[in-house]
Amino acid sequence: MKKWSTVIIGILIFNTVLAEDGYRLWLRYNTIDNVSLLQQYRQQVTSINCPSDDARLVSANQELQTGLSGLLGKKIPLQTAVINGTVMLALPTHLPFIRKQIGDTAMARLGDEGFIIRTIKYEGKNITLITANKQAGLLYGAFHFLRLLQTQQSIRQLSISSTPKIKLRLLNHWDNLNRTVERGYAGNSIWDWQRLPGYIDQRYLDYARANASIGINGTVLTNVNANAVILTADWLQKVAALANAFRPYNLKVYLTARFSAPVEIGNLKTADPLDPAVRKWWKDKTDEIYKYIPDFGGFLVKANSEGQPGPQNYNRTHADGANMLAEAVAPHDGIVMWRAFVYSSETPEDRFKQAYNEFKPLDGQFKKNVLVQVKNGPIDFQPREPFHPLFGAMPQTPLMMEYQLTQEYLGFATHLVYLAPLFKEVLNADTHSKNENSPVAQIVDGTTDEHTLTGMAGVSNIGSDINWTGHPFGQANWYTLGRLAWDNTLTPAQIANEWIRQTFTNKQAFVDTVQQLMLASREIQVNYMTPLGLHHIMGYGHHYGPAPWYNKAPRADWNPVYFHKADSIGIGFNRTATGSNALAQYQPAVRQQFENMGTCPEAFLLWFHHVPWDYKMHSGKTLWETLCDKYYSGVDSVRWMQRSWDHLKNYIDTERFNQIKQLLAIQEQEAVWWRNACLLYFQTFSNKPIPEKYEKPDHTLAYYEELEFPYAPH
Ligand code: BDP
Repeated sequence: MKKWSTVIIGILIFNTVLAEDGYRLWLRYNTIDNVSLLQQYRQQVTSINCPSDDARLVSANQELQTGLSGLLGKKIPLQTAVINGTVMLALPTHLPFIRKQIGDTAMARLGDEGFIIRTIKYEGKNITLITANKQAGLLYGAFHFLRLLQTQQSIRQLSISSTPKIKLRLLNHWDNLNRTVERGYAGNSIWDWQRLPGYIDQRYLDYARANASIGINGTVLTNVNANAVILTADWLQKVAALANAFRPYNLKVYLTARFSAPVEIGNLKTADPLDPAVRKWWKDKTDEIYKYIPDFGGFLVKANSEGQPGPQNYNRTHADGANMLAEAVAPHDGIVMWRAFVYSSETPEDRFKQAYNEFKPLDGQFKKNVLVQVKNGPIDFQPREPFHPLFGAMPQTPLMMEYQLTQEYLGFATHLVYLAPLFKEVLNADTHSKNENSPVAQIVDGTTDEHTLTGMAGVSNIGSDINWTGHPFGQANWYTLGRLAWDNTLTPAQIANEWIRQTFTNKQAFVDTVQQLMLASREIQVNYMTPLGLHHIMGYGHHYGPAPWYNKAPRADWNPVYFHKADSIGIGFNRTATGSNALAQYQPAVRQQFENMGTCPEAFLLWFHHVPWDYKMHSGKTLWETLCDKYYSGVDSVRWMQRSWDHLKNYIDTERFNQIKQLLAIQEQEAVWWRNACLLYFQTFSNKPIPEKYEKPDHTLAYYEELEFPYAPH
């Protein structure tokens, strides 16, 4: 009796002393609050046996000690003796019995980063074996084992084998050297360049831990709108210090390369990629980088896009530029990620089509260590985009997926939007490029065109805010990137479920409600921002709030009116053969579905068609009525999210409960703003009433048009 109360008090104390400020992300390791499960786990997990002949094993071992001791509410020691309940980490090179136990084929399947977790008998003892071919696999296996306990799953008879589907699983930081973050809404850059290389902030280690826990194995430290200074010796020493801090977590660093660096920091007259002096400069620079960082990952390049310099300045192609850098990094096993996000202000062509037009002809011309990095959709990270037509169109080139975690167009760090449904929608889309079933997922993971160099990146939403991502639910999007890049067959529900359990609580009622809310959140946002295929109708420059009327940008394709094309007849961008014919960039099966108004999914209708206001939708209602319904239902659903959240007060800490409650209230106001501003504006073209049953907009269109936000984050 006495013993039990001590345990319970111990648990209470342990759980309450730590402030729930969100800093610990999904690695909280609070003591399991289910008493019978805790008892079981305590029998099944008694000690850790782990070699320490590699930095990654030291990390795995430390994490297991911290994690298991926290979860089990008692110290779980590292010891060499194997007893019942030992969690043993070992490679076949450490313990030859493993290869026999697991079998050659099963081991081969793991590659360099996969792992196996198995309950086995070893020297007559019941143990959990975590094994892999390489140290990285053991590290990932250790985190997976912790996840099983954190999500309160049975660990009685484990037989798990897991291998990443994608090789390069990366964050892209759009962080500037002055610590501002382009499109960052969670504070400053976490890279404290001023105090590097001397000062290693604990944050760097926790950042690396978090990434390792979800399988992220690379990070591009700097903005794609690059600064050449990062490539100078002083700064490379700072980068090396970060690389050293990350290495024990199997996290490689990459940098963005400013194409004009040979001119800016190298005193050359040109950056022409075919000029021998330029090529030599990059080669020498790369060799220098590898002196500081022997396992440097490589370069990410934004060239000839939105004012960035590139090979086209010298009448060379993207392939010429990429291959020059590829040659420089190749001797060091480095790679080049060359972005396909290009569109030119001089080209009158539909912006949708420009990346495809420029890159498709270059298929087959890139060196083996180049990936072309393609945004998920053809325009720019909108709440909903059709899949980018380059997917499936460049079979000879590995195409890397670029998602955006930072919510530039999705309500900044204010709106609760879980992005897994968006990411999966794109992955599941069938490109029809090879046969009936060539979904984007299989283009990106290399299955369709047999590529082994594969990648997936997320533009980071991380900053110096105590909870890393500003919105507590932004963490879920970082989490999703890692989990999906590791295993693109996971569903949004599975990912949400495990994230909620680790981040908040395992209490079923909470998990169920929050999971439902997360899964619905993206469609809700589409409804109150850009329903039925509307896109790019946000405020100019900062991208905050609605501005469908905006028409003063220095270039046409930055104006919302360019994208929605509302007029007295209807609304939407005709991208069929009678319009820009962007649809011709898709395979016939995709094109046919989209080009017919009747078969085009209504969610994409205005992406591809200029649709009359009176057009009858599948429901029998007109387009205008449906547009009104969507905007109103979006707002109603945010109110539903608020009510659902309010019911959860007693399940979690007040800190995060209150934060999210406040953020949802702002989200509701902003949803109303989007709805009213968009409907009032589009109504000037449709000349039709907002149905009587709906609450009336509380401001005039003029009021919304006059709002200005000079200090909104950029
Ligand atoms: C857009 C952003 C801009 C980025 C650009 C890019 O508005 O800040 O530089 O994408 O991806 O979404 O290069």
